[in-house]
This record gives sequence, C-alpha cells and structure tokens, in this order.
Amino acid sequence: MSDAARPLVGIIMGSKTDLEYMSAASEALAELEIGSEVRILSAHRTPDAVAEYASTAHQRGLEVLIAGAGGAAHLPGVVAANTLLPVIGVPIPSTSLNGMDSLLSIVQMPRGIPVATMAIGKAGAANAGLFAAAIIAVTDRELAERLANWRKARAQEIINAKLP
Ligand code: RP5
Repeated sequence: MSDAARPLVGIIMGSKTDLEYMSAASEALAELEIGSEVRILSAHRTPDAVAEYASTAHQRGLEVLIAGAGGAAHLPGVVAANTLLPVIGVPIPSTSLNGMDSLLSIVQMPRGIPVATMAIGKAGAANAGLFAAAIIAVTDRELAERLANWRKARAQEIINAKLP
C-alpha cells in the first residue's frame, strides 16, 4: 500500500443516511492526498463495535478520527472515550431539530474527554477533513505544503470571482 493509500484518518458515522453529509470529509482528505477509511458504526446500535474500533485505531495506524452523528449524537464522545487520538465531531442535521440537537450533544462534552466540534452538516464535514489534515501536517512537511497550496487556490478563486 502506498503512503497516500494508507489510511491515516478514520471516518465513522452513525448511519448510512449520514453519508450524504459525511462524504464531504473524505472528499477534502482525498483532495489533500490523505488516505482515509469509512465505517458505519453506531453508539447505540453497535456499542461494542464502536469501542473495538476506537480502542484499536491507533495501533492500526490511524492518526485522527472523524465521527458524524445526528439526533442525540453521542458517537463522537463515545469514540473519544475509547482512544487518545484526536476526535473531530460533525453534527448531522438528520432530525426535525435540523442538527441543533446534534450540535449541542457533540459540543457539550464534559471536562476530561474532548471532542473538536465542527459546524452542522456538509460544511462541518469538509472542515473536519481539513482540520484532520492540519493536525497531521504538524509533523508532515509535504502535507503542510499541500495544505498551504490548497488555501492559496481558494484565495485565488475569490480574487478571480466575477460578478454577473
Ligand atoms: C443517528 O441517528 C445517525 O447518526 C443518524 O444521523 C440518525 C438517524 O439514523 P437513521 O434512523 O436514519 O439510521 O444514530
């Protein structure tokens, strides 16, 4: 497996229905040539599998975990409780509360087990990928350069934007 293909980031989500939002995380990582793996794991439907995945993630070579969940969104917190790896939470707007429930569930972690919480939905998922990249880039100079170039390209898009 080449370095780019070796997964460094684990992306998990509570349901297949979350993929509509969470695919933005894998897309951001792929753009920066960071390998990732995607799993459906639920804190309430498959609690043992979540604990197993999170507690073995570091030894399997993962460096950052991204967890997306909706409703009473306890997945990111449960993942964080089972690993020392940095965990990034993405609130999914999957209920009638439009993600406010997920946001508050994820961001209000009690002291001691942190989860870095992103914005609700696709923007949050994309930022989760970029934030994972920023964490890995601290010790990976080539990735830091790719990330800097990615930001320059986004700035150039704004400068080049033409109004109709
Ligand atoms: C959460 O419940 C999932 O993260 C999802 O956002 C929400 C609804 O899941 P489904 O009933 O669509 O599978 O566990």
